[in-house]
Amino acid sequence: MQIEGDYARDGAACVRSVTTPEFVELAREAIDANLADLSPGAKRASGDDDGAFVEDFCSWQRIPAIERFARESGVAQVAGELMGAQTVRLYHDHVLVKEPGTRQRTPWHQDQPYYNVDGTQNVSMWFPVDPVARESTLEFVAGSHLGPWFMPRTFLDDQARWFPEGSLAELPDIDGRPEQFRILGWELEPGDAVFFNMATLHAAGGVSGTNRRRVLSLRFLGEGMRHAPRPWTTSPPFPGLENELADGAPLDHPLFPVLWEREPTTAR
Ligand SMILES: O=C(O)CCC(=O)C(=O)O
Repeated sequence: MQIEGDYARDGAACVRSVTTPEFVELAREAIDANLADLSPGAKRASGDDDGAFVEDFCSWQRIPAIERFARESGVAQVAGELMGAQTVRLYHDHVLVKEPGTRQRTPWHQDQPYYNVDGTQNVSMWFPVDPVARESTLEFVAGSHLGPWFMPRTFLDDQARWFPEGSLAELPDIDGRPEQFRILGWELEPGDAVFFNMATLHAAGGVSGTNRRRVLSLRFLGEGMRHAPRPWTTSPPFPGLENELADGAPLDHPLFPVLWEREPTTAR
């Protein structure tokens, strides 16, 4: 395993060979099982491309390969080290597949404004099971995890369904003025992953030719994160959670299982 980049400074880093080939195969099985059995929350996030950008979330309780990957592949420990956490919980899984011919770019956004969690001790892992070229990979604006939060919008038609219009800053024109931003991105092989903070601005290109881009993403929470119920439906939604977990409470709930805990150090 080898880390490229400075996670604390930039809010994103690449981890080469984060797990073994057996777990890459398990992740492929997990993605294929999820595609064959999409949840009611699954979305097609592409327009009228030849391909399709298919997303699904929160499937670990019904797709055993996702749960096994989360618990046994070793990636939760890497997440814990990157965020400096004592305890790592699974927030949710997210499968993101761009089928061959999908020209649709994933627009620049931060994830946390769509979510129901507050705090900075978090990390998302984006783990492709197909080789990903530099032009198709996930890109990050270095340092954007330090804020501010920008207005979350729907990917296809730019609607404000979460924070009300005017309540957060609008995204800067990153593609129009790339020289003003430090953009990070890594070509990836199966077994490599990128890890990024939930407030880091990120985007991805389409896929070319016959390339398929299947990704299993896991979202992790450190013990410093807190429940932040919203008056709107978050993405992903956690219906009814506001009745079980108080506003500001730690995410100590069976929906967010503990995946890794730091060994206590014994005092001499
Ligand atoms: O896979 C993509 O194209 C986008 C990924 C993304 O936005 C995410 O993992 O939060």
